[in-house]
Amino acid sequence: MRRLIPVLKQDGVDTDLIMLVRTILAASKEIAFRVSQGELAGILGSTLNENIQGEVQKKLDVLANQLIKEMLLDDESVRAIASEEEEHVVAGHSTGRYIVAFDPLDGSSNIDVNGQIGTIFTVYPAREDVAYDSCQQFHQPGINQLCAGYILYGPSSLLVLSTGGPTRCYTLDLTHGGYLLTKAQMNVPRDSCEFAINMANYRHWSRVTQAYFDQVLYASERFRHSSVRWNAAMVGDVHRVLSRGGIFLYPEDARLGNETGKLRLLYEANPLSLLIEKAGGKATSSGRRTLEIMPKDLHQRVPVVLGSVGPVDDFNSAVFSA
Ligand code: FBP
Repeated sequence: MRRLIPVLKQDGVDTDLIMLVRTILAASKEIAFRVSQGELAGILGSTLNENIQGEVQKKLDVLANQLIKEMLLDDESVRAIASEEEEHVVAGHSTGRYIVAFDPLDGSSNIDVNGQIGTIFTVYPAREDVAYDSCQQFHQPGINQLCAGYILYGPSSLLVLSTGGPTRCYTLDLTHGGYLLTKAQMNVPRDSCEFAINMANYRHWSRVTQAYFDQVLYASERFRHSSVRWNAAMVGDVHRVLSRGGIFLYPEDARLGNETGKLRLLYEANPLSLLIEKAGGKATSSGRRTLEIMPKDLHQRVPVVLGSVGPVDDFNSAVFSA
């Protein structure tokens, strides 16, 4: 089995970027260990604090954020950091080549029920035309990402990563603590009738989205043999789509705060969209390519529709050309 670093070297990845990925993965191994210890490590349950999203922070949200942030700030190649758990940009090294955005713990509602959770990260080139610690560092479209990945903490801990080339999957080998290549190229099948959406939000959706899912459930031939899967952790749902196809959707809805969607562009939608595209799938937001959206805010929310090209096109043509 091939190790991560020789694969990245063979992919021609810049040495500084390889070192930065190693820094993020060192934190992920510590998180993977704590997650596997669960209550024994005292990491279950909530704190009394709310984050910028208005969500009650879980102990593991705070721990994972602290671990990753501290390790990144020790890395001189990091100019600035953005995190789901940090209201503002965290300044790094003013001459650093990179900026990093991350969701330290995706799927927080799964923590206390031993469900799948993950860490999502993305690296961009630092901008020279704005202050090193300005939030404008992160006002870059997803197509500028140098690398994106997630670590899925599940029955096994998996790293899924693209450095601009194929989306590859690595498994954390607990015998020597390193990530080994277990899938050189992930491919999203063009078609599938498996879909992931929180159907309980139906009443809050636009009339045209409701009409689309009425079709899916009661009339559509494409979805005659469909099945629903909802993991409540985007990393878990997207990993299934990368592994066997399907479509993942989190549309905007009428609930307060969800008018432009629930999921965050910078550290959820963009990195996962890059992985999907590099695996031959499609990733859209309001019918447009997600990776071309110019971010306006660190914690900006967007609607997300991604996965197999067939069902993604089917949804977008039905909803956005209605
Ligand atoms: P966080 O856990 O990082 O806040 O992420 C949001 C998220 O948990 C996604 O991972 C998941 O797809 C979605 O929210 C689940 O939403 P809902 O609770 O509405 O089903």
